[in-house]
Amino acid sequence: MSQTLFDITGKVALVTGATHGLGMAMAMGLGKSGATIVVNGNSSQEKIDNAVAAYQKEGITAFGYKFNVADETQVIASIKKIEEEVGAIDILVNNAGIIKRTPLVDMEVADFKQVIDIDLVSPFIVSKHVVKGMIARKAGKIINICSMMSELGRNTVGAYAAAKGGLVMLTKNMATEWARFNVQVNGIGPGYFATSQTAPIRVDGHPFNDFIVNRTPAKKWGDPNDLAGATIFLSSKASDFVNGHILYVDGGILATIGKPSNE
Ligand code: GCO
Ligand code: CA
Repeated sequence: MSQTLFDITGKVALVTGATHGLGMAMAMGLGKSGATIVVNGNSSQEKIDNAVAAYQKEGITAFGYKFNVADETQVIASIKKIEEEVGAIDILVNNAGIIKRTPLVDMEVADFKQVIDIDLVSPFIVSKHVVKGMIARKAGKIINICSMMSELGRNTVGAYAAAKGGLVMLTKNMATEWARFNVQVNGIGPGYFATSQTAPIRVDGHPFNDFIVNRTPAKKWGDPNDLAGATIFLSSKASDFVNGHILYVDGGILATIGKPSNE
């Protein structure tokens, strides 16, 4: 029973920004469960090739496509290519994102807009063009990668928080419009994970490192592999009546107000 419910064998999953970090961990989880992985990245072809080789080393069928998720023309052309060369996209994980840590009062408008463009507008662009096939086939799964900053503020990450908060409502609206076509749209909200993105604030002795460990009921940074279960659930039949939900995987951060450092 549970094997059929969570089975994603042979499904094609496009994971944006899956060349490293959380995107790679989630795509590895899907791939190890039998999905074919389509890796997107935009920094260099070499980075994509290396990522594809890393998936293949794990016995995963993987393909790589370089395109800018914020550029609609590139997105349209790449999705067409993927559907011709790999197959129909069954699962889309909108993971690609950036962060800029600058106090709002010092932030350039162009930088603010760039964060909104990549973290909020891109999931719209990619979903808009992938969902057309899903609607035609009356089946599909879309997962938008949200954040603790979808719910909470923090000094210096205002643009990112605005984008990730917006992504929650975009997820609910996509679910509203597409659930009738048997396309389930949900989000995953990772807590604080050990990745290259958090490396600058995770160094031992850095006050932020102590703060996160203290603030997280599980008392540690997340291991990216901890996201695989939620990703498989939201990609499989097991979630066929789950729509517009954000599944936070955060070691309990959102469950609590926190505690003084002496407790
Ligand atoms: C930060 C972090 C966060 C995380 C994550 C939290 O500076 O606070 O980089 O934004 O990356 O998104 O859920
Ligand atoms: Ca809320």
